[in-house]
Amino acid sequence: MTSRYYITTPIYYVNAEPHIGHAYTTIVADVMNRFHKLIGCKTYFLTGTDEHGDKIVQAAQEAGVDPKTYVDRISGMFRDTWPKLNISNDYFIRTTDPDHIRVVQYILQKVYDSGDIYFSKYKGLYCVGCERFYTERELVDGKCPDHDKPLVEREEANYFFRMSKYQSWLMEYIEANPDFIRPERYRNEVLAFLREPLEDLCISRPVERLSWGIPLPFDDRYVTYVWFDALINYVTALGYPDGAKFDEFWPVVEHTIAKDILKPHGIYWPTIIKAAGLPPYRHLNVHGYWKINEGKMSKSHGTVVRPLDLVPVYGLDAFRYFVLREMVFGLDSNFSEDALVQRINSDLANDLGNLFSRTLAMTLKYFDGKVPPFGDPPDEMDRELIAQVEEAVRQTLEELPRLGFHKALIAIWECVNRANKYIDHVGPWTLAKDPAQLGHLQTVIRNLLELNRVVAVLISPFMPETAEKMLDRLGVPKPALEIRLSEDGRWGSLREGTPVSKGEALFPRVEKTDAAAGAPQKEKAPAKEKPAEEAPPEPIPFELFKQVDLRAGIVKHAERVPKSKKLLRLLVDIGEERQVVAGIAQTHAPEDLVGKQVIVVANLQPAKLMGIESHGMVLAVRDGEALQLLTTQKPVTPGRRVS
Ligand code: ME8
Repeated sequence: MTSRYYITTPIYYVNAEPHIGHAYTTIVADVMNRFHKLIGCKTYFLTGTDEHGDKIVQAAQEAGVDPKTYVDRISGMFRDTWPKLNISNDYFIRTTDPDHIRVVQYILQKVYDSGDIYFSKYKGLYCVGCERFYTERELVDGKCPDHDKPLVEREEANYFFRMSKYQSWLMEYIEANPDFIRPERYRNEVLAFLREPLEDLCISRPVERLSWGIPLPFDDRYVTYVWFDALINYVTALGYPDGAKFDEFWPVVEHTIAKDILKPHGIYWPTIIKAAGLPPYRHLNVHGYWKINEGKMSKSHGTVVRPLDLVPVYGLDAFRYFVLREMVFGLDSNFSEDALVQRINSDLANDLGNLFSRTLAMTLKYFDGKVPPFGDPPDEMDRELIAQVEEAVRQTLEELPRLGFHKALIAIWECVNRANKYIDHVGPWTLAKDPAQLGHLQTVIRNLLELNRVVAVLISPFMPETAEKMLDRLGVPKPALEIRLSEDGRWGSLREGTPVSKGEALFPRVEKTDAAAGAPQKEKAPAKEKPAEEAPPEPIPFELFKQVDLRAGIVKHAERVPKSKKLLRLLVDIGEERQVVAGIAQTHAPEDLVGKQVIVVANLQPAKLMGIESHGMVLAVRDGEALQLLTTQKPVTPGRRVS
């Protein structure tokens, strides 16, 4: 029987635009969904928006529109964001959907009929400004945190859910199922809550205080408390109470949330499900918080990081890779654009991008761009390389089901790094000079191609676009991603003679652009002049120098890069037209450059500066403040090589 897998994200409040926190949880769920598909599970992936309650009414009032117009607008922003982050959700639920309203009322009635909902008076501290009750713990200096005013004691009649009745059942269940709530620190937190007496949960609000909610089916003077309404989305989306989908996926449901909503998911929800006569969920996966410059993300401090500001500049897969590699699931993590740039340039451009482009370039050069057969039998170094790949497959299969994203990525990158070292050690360019070494060269290149293929499959849940690009260029037919990971991890399944293609760099190098609008920017230290006594670089062989392709060019077009003080975008004729981004705007006006003869490094790996690709570098000499462009004594034909 095919295994099943059902993953959910929280349904986000529509009182704020999607930010990096929402994006992280949703990307995590996406990786889990894609991974389970890859290993052959039938999956279902749910996300959506939470649209009732006083927070939403307040946000709508601030925006000057009625709640319905407001929720439609913000919910639409979430819905439109997810395809841009390549999120593979099957369904997008809204708590204002009529079928959700029906299911909430059905469950309320069921629990009411079984005697677990009762009517009672509630006495508490009420803020007139907020129109709501506060608990002692929420107060700041005994006052309302928003209005800075003392609260009044007020009595209100409401409906209550007998949560306390399920306290000992829940404790025992968590004790007996150690990974019900994971990682362990959050399980311990919930157990600590449960060691204190658990109060019943107030699940209604009088209509005169809040009308934007789902009416109680047994008393229309009240609407449903927003958490009781919201949590039920997880069953509505499966067509509860009828339907095959519910029977199929409910037993394997996994919720993914951050630590802020641990209590509703770790305590309210399991007890509500139990009272409704449903089995508990399988896992509650809880992650930490993204902080910005070690502080809380905050709208008023302008530190909200929005994924859609970063993705166009740095690339989608780079962003996905960064958040999954950087955060240890369960712990807090700090976001900084410097760290993002650093990871892109080292892990993606230098390690993976470089390995892939070297492998394909050598296949083109030595085997006419076709997958060679395995030649000589594997030697020790080959066997070590293969063992490393097997280890990466093993660790990915072991770590992903328990949300060890960073560990799986470390294992995959160990493989990438070993392959880069393998190339440096073996030196295929030397083997290529000796016809007697053809068998060895075939094995080396074939190993490298196979390794790149397995790496592409392993990274596919994390970076689906990159994986697809890699597999396309390796000539692997399309359905490859649907092959089970365990089978596809097999060595040697590329087909001999298949043409490969090189394509553009997977990850051009990037520079920091301060695209995370919210992130406070650090003062940049002034560029240091190199101390005069600094040792000159080591001598290099002439062969190495010859690898630098220097060409004479003529600037055809020059313009400032918007929002940059330093950069100009140039179009340079070097026998062909090249776009080059040069850091010369402070010393050269664009209009003075057109028609100038320059020298260009033509075979640099492409880089992205302020989101613009640069395919080369214009040479210049700095002398104090002045920057002189290198040129020729007399005009020469564009494209002539400098030697
Ligand atoms: O709580 N770091 O919605 P919400 C990491 N509607 N993740 C973060 C984050 C951060 N700094 N900030 C937010 C609600 N998140 C309810 C949920 S579910 C039945 C109802 C993510 O819009 C994280 O997933 O406040 C967190 O749990 C969620 O957004 C809270 O979203």
